[in-house]
Amino acid sequence: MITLATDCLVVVDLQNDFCAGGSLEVPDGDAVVPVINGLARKFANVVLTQDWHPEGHLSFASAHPGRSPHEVVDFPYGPQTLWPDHCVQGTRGAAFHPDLQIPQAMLVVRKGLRREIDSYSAFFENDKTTPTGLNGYLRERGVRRVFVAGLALDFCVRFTVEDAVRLDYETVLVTDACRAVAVAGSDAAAEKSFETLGVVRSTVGEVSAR
Ligand code: VGL
Ligand code: ZN
Repeated sequence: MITLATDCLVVVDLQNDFCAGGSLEVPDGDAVVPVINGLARKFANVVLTQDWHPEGHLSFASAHPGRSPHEVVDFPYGPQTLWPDHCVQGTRGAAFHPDLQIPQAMLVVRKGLRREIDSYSAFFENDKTTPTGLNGYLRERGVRRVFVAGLALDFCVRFTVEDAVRLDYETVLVTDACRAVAVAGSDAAAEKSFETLGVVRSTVGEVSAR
């Protein structure tokens, strides 16, 4: 059973650039939009994340002469995958998918705003120490369990789930409301991490029964 006061749905990065025709297209990404619209109706607490980079963000391969998307480079905080330019602040690609309909969403967490640090997780930037503020927000609102859905399963959804577990939220991954981008075995790595952490998985259909 969903407990309206203490459960929260976190919808990760349902933005045009991650959907069909976008610059960082996640295969079949659009398919989760109607699924998540329906899922969100079951919740009183819904938070959206929005990848929101300045032009020339250092996660863009274009900011590194001679480098290509999907190459991994060393950043001060560790290995960082490079991406095509995507979700540039204020562009159409950064906007939410036009069919996403969650008018009751109470908070939009924007991430990846600092040029030199990428941010996959809804909770922390990729340096693992700079908080987005979401943890404080959820704690103050009395949320104890988070359901995570969206794009991409093997990057922003994965890191959000890992941090939620680490921060001691009961964490449920809504499997059929996610899609993976799958670069260099990232989907298998994500699965392994979910296994290791013992992440609870659920389908959308099963959610109201929990
Ligand atoms: C994402 C790569 C770069 C994601 C965001 O939403 O999973 N992936 N920026
Ligand atoms: Zn990004």
